[in-house]
Amino acid sequence: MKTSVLQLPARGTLVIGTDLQGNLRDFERLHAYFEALGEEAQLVLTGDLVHGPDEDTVGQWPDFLGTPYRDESPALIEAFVAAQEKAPGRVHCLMGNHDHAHLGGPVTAKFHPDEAAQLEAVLGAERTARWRALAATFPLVAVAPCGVVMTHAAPGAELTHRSQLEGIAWDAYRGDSIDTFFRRPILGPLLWARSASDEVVAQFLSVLGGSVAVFGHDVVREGFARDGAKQMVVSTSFGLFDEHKVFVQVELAGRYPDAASLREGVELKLLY
Ligand SMILES: [Mn+2]
Repeated sequence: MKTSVLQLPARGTLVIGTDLQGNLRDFERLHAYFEALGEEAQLVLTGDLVHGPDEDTVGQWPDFLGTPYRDESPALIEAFVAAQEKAPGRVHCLMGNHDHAHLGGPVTAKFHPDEAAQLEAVLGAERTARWRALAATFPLVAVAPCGVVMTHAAPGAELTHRSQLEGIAWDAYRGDSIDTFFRRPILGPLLWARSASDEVVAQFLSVLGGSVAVFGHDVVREGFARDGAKQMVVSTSFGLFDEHKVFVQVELAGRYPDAASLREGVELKLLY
């Protein structure tokens, strides 16, 4: 499978969550908010569904990981599939760098020397094949007509036409170091960039007809941060204490012209 762009409808409510990394409890909480919004709601996770800490790899729980949890990536994959089956066409996950590691992307090594190999050993051959097939369907970017454009990492890709986002193979980079992959056009920055310049983001948004970029990948301990006028970094789960975890809720028929239009307590909501 190759990269694609997800186009969301102009009706209903959109819930956006970032970086769950195997946190089943946070997914269930977010999914409950989504389900309560009715049959036109859409749920977009911005990638990094898998790879969390466990007691063996963490030892004493460090403060920078926030509220303690145990990696439940296998159960979270199943819960995500069940959520998709229950709400066909309304539950989505973008590709994150941790998911991409299962499809030939650079090795991620936060909690294990090779997190994809470790998870696949736990999953076994059959579940690994199903997980890889699912991950290969993850879009690279989601675009909502209300102006919100979602990516995994900061949208630092230099874009001149929408077609540049489509049809890129996931598995052509085996052996790339993270540094090498980061310099790959389009895919490198969209899966790994922690920040992007105002100019590049403005261009990226204009090509897609969007007005504000929402993404995770980096941890913002306070739950969200505006970077310039057009970028909103959100942390829904990974690396945060429960009381700071934030998700985004917007009306798909609405209009969000910039990062300031995503307001604390209105569009930026506490998960707990
Ligand atoms: Mn990431």
